[in-house]
Amino acid sequence: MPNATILPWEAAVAAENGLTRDKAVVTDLKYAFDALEPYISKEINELHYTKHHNTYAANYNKFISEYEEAVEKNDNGSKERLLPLLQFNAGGVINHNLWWNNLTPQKDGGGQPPPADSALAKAIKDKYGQLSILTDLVNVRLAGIQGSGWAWIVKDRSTSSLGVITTSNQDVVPDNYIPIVGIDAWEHAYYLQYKNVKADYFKAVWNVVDWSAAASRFEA
Ligand code: MN3
Repeated sequence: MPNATILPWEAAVAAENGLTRDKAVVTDLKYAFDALEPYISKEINELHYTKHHNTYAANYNKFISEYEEAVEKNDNGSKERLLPLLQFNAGGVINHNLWWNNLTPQKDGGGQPPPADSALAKAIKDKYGQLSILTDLVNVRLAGIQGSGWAWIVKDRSTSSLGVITTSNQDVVPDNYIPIVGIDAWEHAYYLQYKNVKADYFKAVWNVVDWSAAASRFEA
């Protein structure tokens, strides 16, 4: 698993996405649960945010206090047991904080391509020719995920180039990348609405992606 040697709170994406060693925080939602309809239903958003995302945070906060206790007692067995639980739940918090900020209702610009004069728009044109080639590629990668995971449009920190990667379960993007857009391929993200036809969800979700926010992340 990527970042296995890195403690979850040391991941580059952690601090700016709600996770410090002491505490996991769920970001405030900037839109109503029904604001992404018809592409993502109110029911999905409500469960995804109030149950799934919140549970990752609650679990992290529970396990980190147990972990700190184990550190104090020099209890290596407990530390080893808790670390994968911390990794998983930390990833859940970080990835979902990115997720909600990735999306925006159509009335607020969801689905609008990145501003033409942005570095992101230029990078997409240079590498892929047009936005739809990039989103089609992400959809192919999403369809190929075995089990649960995410696909990410990323910026390589050393070369600044754009790329597409996938991560398993709640693994976060490896430290050499900045996440620009992440698409949640867990069943909980689509099943209530799209059932087994996840390809329709992958097509629909781009209608509410916030490319303006993505362009800002790309310039960071
Ligand atoms: Mn999810």
